Amino acid sequence: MTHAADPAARPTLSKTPSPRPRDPLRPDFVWGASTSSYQIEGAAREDGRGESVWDLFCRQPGRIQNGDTGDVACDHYHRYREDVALLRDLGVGAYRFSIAWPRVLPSGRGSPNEAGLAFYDRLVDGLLSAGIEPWVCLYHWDLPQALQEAGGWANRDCASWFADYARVVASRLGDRVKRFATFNEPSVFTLFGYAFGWHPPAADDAASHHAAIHHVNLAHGMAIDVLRDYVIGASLGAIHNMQPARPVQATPEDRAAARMLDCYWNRAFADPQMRGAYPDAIASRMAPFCRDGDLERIHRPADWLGINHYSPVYARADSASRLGFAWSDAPADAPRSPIGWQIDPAAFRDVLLDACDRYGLPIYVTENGAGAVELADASGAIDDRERIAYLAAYLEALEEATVLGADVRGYFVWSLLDNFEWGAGYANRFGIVRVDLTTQARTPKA
Ligand code: GCO
Repeated sequence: MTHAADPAARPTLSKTPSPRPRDPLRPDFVWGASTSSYQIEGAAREDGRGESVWDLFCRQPGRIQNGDTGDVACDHYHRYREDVALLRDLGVGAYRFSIAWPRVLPSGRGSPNEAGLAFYDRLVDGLLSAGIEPWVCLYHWDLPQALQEAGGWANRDCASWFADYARVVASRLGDRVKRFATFNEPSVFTLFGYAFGWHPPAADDAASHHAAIHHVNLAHGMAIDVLRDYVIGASLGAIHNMQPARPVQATPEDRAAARMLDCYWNRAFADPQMRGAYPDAIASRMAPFCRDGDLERIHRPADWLGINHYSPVYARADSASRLGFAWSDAPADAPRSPIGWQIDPAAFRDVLLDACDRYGLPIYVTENGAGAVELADASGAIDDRERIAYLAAYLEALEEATVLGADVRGYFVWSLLDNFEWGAGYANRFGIVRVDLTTQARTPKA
């Protein structure tokens, strides 16, 4: 994030490193791996699962590379025992996954689907018996299509539908699951879905976009209250993509564009959720959707902040853009991962320090990893040295942030398995375990 920490907010952390402790990470540091429902489960029409917006989006020609879909994905719905064993062999203490709303409530509301809930029961029980703590994210983009047809996030009622869904999940799993996140990366699915057309519903209008931002924030606050009510000992957070928003050129116009990207990418959700106010630069755009008391309903006490981070994001000026910026690639000379994402561990360190300063909550890195276009050799083995180098560099940056005072308490690698990488389909592989999509064989990578 490029904003200056609000001086009144928190004592700025000292930037001079204290003497390096033997191991800067806390003894109770949480090591984990992450996945999400639509990206790994498959079984898209099995046991009563309803359609999600992504099932429909994947069927629209040209939306997904190679015409890939999540119909089968990693077949995790049937192979979850094998995947829990992979986590156990990996030696992690935690596993972050998401619940598919349309598997639990096929039409998004109304009576729960027992078979859907029973799957998550089995998964949670399997994790617990393997000594792995389940971390549940309620929403990783797979909105029930029936709710999209009722207006989706542009409809204020969607916040209540989400709170009801949270109640169904909390009632069923809350005796065994204590760690809950409400949303994964709300800035990504609202910006890509309501401005850039890269995600469903592929809209491009200001009213729906800003309404969706506000209603997702409302849904977050309402779900926090539900989870507090239904889960004894709940430890609650939200998962945000936080990445420095940089000007692609050092011009006043591009700097202004970067500040607007920073608002929409890093702060449109984290600020109201954890500081009780929208960023000034977009407050007037949000005002038409805010009702009295809304910000208090959004700003509910959380226990931790989940940060997903990969690389900086870039903006350039674009007078035709209603947002005040255009999305841009990193400068050509920036070091890149195999799929072209910039590698900049120092940016990760600074994001952790800034977020700690600005929001003052314990941080868990809930996603970090490297994508690659990987072809296995005859044995299925993958010697993913570039990913190893990326993870080592980013973990070193995490340690440096910790030494400088950032309260980072865990790290979840993205991802346990090669999986459906949204618009890129299965072309980009993020797994530390290879999945052969023909045989569904799992092969741990180097
Ligand atoms: C995200 C999502 C993941 C992606 C991963 C790689 O951060 O975009 O949470 O679903 O697969 O980040 O792009």
